[in-house]
Amino acid sequence: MRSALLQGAVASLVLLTGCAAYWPGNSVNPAAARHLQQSIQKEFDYLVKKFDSYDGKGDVELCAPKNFAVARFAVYQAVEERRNAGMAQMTRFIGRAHRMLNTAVSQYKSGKCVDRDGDGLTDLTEIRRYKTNPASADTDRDGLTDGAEIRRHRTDPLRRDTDGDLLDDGEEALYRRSSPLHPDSDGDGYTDGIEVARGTDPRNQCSHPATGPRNPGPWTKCKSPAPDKKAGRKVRQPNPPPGQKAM
Ligand SMILES: [Ca+2]
Ligand SMILES: [Ca+2]
Ligand SMILES: [Ca+2]
Ligand SMILES: [Ca+2]
Repeated sequence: MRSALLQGAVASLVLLTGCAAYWPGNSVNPAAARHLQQSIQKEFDYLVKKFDSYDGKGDVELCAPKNFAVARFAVYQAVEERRNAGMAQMTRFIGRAHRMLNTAVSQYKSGKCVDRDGDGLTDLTEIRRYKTNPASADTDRDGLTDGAEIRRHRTDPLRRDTDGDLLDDGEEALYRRSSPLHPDSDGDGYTDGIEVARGTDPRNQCSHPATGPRNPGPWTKCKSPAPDKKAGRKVRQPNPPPGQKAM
């Protein structure tokens, strides 16, 4: 809701358009011109105060950078015209700054903020909440976008290997189909990274290395097929992720 001051100033600005004959320097009505000038000055002060309040927080600018930049430029133009006593131009710039600032604030309040890298998280959310890079869709470069990590996989968008099993989140979620949140997806006591390195299946408790470091039990029992107790059953490996050699 606009203040009475603002409403009065806007009314004065409207008058200004149709009352050019009363402007300072014109002898027709200097008192009316002074009144309009004071109203414009008040409106200018209100605009600067309003702009500074949003500029200091930064959230509106992060949400709607283009509209906020136009508003900022219009404020600068109004400041320049004030210095040059160009009241008519100043009025136009004040109006433009208000419009663009209001548009930016509306975007912010409705949550329709910019998502520069298209990862499903707005720049504002990335910077303020998740500390991810708003200019990079995959901040930790693990093959999963920041948005997919947050909303689908529940993994850490700032860590390539959330569960610490030596397999990146993207390799687990998209390629191995093992859990990027559990270091031992099948519960057989061998971490997913060790199983992949040894050529056994990290999703099958009947397939695991015959030797090597094993996590303390209890382990998930093998049900089917029967485990190969001698050597650890080898499983057919899927095609390797891009950039990796087949084992
Ligand atoms: Ca983003
Ligand atoms: Ca990622
Ligand atoms: Ca992992
Ligand atoms: Ca895992």
